[in-house]
Amino acid sequence: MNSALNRRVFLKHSGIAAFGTALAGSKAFATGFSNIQGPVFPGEADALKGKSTEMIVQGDKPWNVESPVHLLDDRVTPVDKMFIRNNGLVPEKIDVANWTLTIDGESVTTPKTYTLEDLKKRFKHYTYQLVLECGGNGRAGYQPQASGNQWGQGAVHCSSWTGVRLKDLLAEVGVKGDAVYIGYHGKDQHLSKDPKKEAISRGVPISKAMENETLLAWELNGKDIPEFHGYPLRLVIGGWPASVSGKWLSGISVRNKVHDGAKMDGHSYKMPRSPVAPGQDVPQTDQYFRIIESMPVKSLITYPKTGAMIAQGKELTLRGHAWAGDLSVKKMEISIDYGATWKECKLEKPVNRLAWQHWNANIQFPVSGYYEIWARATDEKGSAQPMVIPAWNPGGYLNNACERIAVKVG
Ligand SMILES: Nc1nc2c(c(=O)[nH]1)N[C@H]1C(S)=C(S)[C@@H](COP(=O)(O)O)O[C@H]1N2
Ligand SMILES: [Mo]
Repeated sequence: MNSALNRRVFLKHSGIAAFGTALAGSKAFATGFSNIQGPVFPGEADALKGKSTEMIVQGDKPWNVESPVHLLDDRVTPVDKMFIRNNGLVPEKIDVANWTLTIDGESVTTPKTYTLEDLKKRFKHYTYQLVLECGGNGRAGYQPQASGNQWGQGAVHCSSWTGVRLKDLLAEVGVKGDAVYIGYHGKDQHLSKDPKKEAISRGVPISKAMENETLLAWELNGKDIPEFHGYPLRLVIGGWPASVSGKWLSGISVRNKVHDGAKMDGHSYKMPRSPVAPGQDVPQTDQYFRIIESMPVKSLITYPKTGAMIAQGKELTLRGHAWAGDLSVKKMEISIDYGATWKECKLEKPVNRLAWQHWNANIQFPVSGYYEIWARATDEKGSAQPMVIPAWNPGGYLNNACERIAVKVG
């Protein structure tokens, strides 16, 4: 048995450390909700160096590694707690000294190639905290199971990125009037190692590409971007599926049509145009699917950790983050009685557009016993997180159901 397999078997048979039997007996947790994670795994010491040993390894070819939700407690996610989602293989040789970025495509007036030095010297630098959430975050909640990584709720991070605005480069190369989309190209290898194939090459409409927060970044939390996250250059686009934030960036094509790179086809990062029944087969054409754009409203309870034992009579301060794609979050509530009553939380403003918002709330439990804490965010347009798993879809995208944790008071 290889180690990845071992791990899966191990995860399947284990309970929650703090009060395993109580949770194991709870059918709702076992089937309906995905945030109750199996115990965590001492990471693969060498390959995953720089990552917390509490990270959950979904697979190693390609690397897909998730953060348990309690690990996302920091206001700005540190590198060791950031999930990794790779579609291909991390580039073997990264030649930083000769790294270039080429801007081309049908809708560019003057295609141009920039060195990293050009980018750093010739354009103004900006730093933003941006939420990057995998479109498939929460996929494990869907029944029947949707294909792809069975993410719990930890395929999200909000870290600080420094770089130049894509729109400043686009202004220099010139964008023709017929431009509709941009597509990125990265230097990671396709799993087949076929050099003619790209692992992933996605993009966004030109309007999203032109936003102030859309960066070509070389720094993450004030240091060089680590290899796993796209060293030495990355496109970062907050609020949309993180798959549009191209790592190991070597090219941007300005397109006169919707970009048609790898993982823009089939039902990748797409939702059915009209609701479908769970398990329904849907033809994989544009007639039936739309590309996911802004991500839906969502929140996490990052403290306490699920399974915590709380002393009776003691006030507990809960905390976490909330975000809503291109929108902001206007209200955050928690419930300790299965949604019968809700209490409004203190909610901070984002430090910048497209950053997550921190919330906290003090609660006291009336009597000792087993409790579930539910958290619900509402966006500025009034859409709230659903309390049960939302619309099933073939790709298992956009599960933004309320997160819930379990605690024991006594
Ligand atoms: N070049 C390249 N960029 C990529 C990917 C990839 O496999 N190759 N994965 C995408 C997907 S699907 C996600 S969710 C995010 C993950 O970013 P992270 O690994 O830094 O957390 O990167 C995106 N950018
Ligand atoms: Mo993703």
